[in-house]
Amino acid sequence: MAPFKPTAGPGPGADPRTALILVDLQVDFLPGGALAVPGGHDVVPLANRLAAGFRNVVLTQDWHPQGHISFASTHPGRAIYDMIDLPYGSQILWPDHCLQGTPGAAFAPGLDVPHAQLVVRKGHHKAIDSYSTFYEADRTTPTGLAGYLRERGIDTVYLAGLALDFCVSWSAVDAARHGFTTYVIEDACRSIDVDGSLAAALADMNRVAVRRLAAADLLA
Ligand code: VGL
Ligand code: ZN
Repeated sequence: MAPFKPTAGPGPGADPRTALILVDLQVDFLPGGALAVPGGHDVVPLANRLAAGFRNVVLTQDWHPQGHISFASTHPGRAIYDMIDLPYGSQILWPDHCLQGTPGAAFAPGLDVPHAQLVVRKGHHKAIDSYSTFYEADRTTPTGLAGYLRERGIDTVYLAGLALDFCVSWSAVDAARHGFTTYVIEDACRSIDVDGSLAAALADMNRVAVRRLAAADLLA
């Protein structure tokens, strides 16, 4: 096997205890997709460049069954972006998106990370949403990612992707809470920003000491 050669020099990604987690870089979150994140396509080339400098890369995929609890279409009389109360707390209602096995759930065209080692699919339980790639929205059902990272001796994670104010920030907060040293690469993310969600996400990440940096800090 060819030796690992980080393209960005011996940066933090070369450390075997570090992983890059690229969140939900999927067709439905790009402009034109079912739940488009403004500018979502801009982060794909940056994600590729960042990933080239990481020995360990994990990809996540939002992966919902039909009739998922987070879809407005599942709740007659409700509209997209309405909030509803569910047994695990309040839930924003979304357009149908990232249906399992559909083109909208596929990875973004141009995403080029052949050395990614794990794909975590989340949101596959019909009655529970899952923004975080560590814990589902009931805050108790694990995805298994924390165990995977620990078993591999990884203690530091860098996150980028879509959307900063939902799946990236919830994942970052859970990673920090679980004792991982956690960085969010801010300019390699884009936000949905509905009802103050971005400000809330930044506050949540600050509270648990998620560190924020720019892609240039890693690519320089
Ligand atoms: C996401 C809303 C619903 C995300 C996923 O990837 O941020 N947002 N499902
Ligand atoms: Zn979703």
